[in-house]
Amino acid sequence: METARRTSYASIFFIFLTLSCVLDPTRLVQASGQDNQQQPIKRIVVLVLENRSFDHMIGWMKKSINPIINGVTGNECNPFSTNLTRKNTQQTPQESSICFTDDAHYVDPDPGHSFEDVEKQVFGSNPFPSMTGFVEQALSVSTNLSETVMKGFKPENVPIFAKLVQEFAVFDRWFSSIPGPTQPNRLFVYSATSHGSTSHVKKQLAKGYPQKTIFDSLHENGKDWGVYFQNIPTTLFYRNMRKLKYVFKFHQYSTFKQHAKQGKLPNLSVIEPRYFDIKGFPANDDHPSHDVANGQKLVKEIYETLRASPQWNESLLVITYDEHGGFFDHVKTPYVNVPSPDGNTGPAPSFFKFDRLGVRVPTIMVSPWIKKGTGKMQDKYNMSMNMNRD
Ligand SMILES: *[C@@H]1O[C@H](CO)[C@@H](O)[C@H](O)[C@H]1NC(C)=O
Ligand SMILES: *[C@@H]1O[C@H](CO)[C@@H](O)[C@H](O)[C@H]1NC(C)=O
Ligand SMILES: *[C@@H]1O[C@H](CO)[C@@H](O)[C@H](O)[C@H]1NC(C)=O
Ligand SMILES: *[C@@H]1O[C@H](CO)[C@@H](O)[C@H](O)[C@H]1NC(C)=O
Ligand SMILES: *[C@@H]1O[C@H](CO)[C@@H](O)[C@H](O)[C@H]1NC(C)=O
Ligand SMILES: CC(=O)N[C@H]1CO[C@H](CO)[C@@H](O)[C@@H]1O
Repeated sequence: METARRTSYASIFFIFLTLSCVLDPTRLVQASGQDNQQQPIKRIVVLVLENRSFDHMIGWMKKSINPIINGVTGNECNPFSTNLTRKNTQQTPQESSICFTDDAHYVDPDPGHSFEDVEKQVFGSNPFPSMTGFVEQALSVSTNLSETVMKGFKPENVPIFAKLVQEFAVFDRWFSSIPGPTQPNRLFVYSATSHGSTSHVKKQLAKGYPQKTIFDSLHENGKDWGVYFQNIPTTLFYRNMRKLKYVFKFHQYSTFKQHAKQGKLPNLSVIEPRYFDIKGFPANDDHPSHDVANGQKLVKEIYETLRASPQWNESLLVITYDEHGGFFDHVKTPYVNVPSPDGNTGPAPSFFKFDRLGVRVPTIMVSPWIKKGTGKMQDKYNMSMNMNRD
């Protein structure tokens, strides 16, 4: 955790570059001795969940799991109104604001996270990211929602993350790529750009986005990859992914378990969660109103599958989120020196230049080569499961 501080454009490209900052150097020395300076990780498994902020999922782990984490203390508050000229000086802060609490539960309805919503949440009425407008933006939708967005989970209510944070690496400066909704952020993950989109552009999604992806780069370089999906592979929103030559790279999720067991996982495995309910199989992508318990089950299952695989000792599991889903986060979003990926600009009226990042999202990396989290807590929460490392 102490080494895991990094701004990211949430691109999986980037992971190959950041590996060195979380891997255990003593183990790496052993490995390089054996293996001609090569780093030991030969396959990466990526799971991108939906629509939750860092503070909402992980923020409270600062208190009980690891004080180094840039999480919350409960003193993080947002005013009902960020309009300074309207501020009633008679009111105490408690009467005019909502502070962050640890009683998050099943979330319905879904908080706002369009480009415009996020702009209000991040800026409030300041000319710079102040993270003060979450309550005000939620209030413009409903009274209940303003409380919802200021809540995070107690670690025991997201027990799998609690355990992984304790044992492996959590990244507490990982921001979603653009301050906007799901699809443009998902596009960034495997191609480092949304090709100018800041919203869900149905026509373009149907046609497929034209940019080159990491899958194309891997293919060109003789590296293998696979997409393991539950109901639909959203990676098909890239036009290249529809090419005939890639048709056998798409598998049902159950095949992931087979491949892992047989030691046949490719260099990059992308696991697509279940984005919507089907009879008897609830959605497990963590998007509100979907129950986070289902997301936790999926993460546990992937972890256990990988750990039992003969390829475990060469693997890295990356669990991240596409965007923050409208939930509060206290870390100011970067807006200086953020390079545009390709010079494209967003649509009117903002003509967004892709020069500022979105809100912080949870990212956890898991591998036997990662140093154990520096947490002081000795299994305070009984996970009633065996999640040993090696
Ligand atoms: C992982 O284990 C396999 C089989 O036990 C072995 O051949 C391989 O060298 C190991 N890789 C690393 C990086 O230790
Ligand atoms: C990709 O996977 C192959 C087959 O398992 C392995 O030999 C190779 O080292 C991996 N490539 C990288 C860059 O890790
Ligand atoms: C702030 O409040 C004042 C007084 O009610 C109002 O005139 C003004 O338009 C408000 N400004 C914004 C940005 O909402
Ligand atoms: C808001 O919360 C109250 C009390 O929990 C509930 O009765 C009401 O239906 C909620 N309203 C909306 C719009 O969800
Ligand atoms: C913790 O879980 C184990 C099963 O994994 C159980 O035997 C034990 O009683 C539990 N301890 C507590 C304090 O709940
Ligand atoms: C998979 C899913 O439901 N993702 C949602 C995340 O948030 C956006 C914006 O509300 C929705 O459109 C997506 O459907």
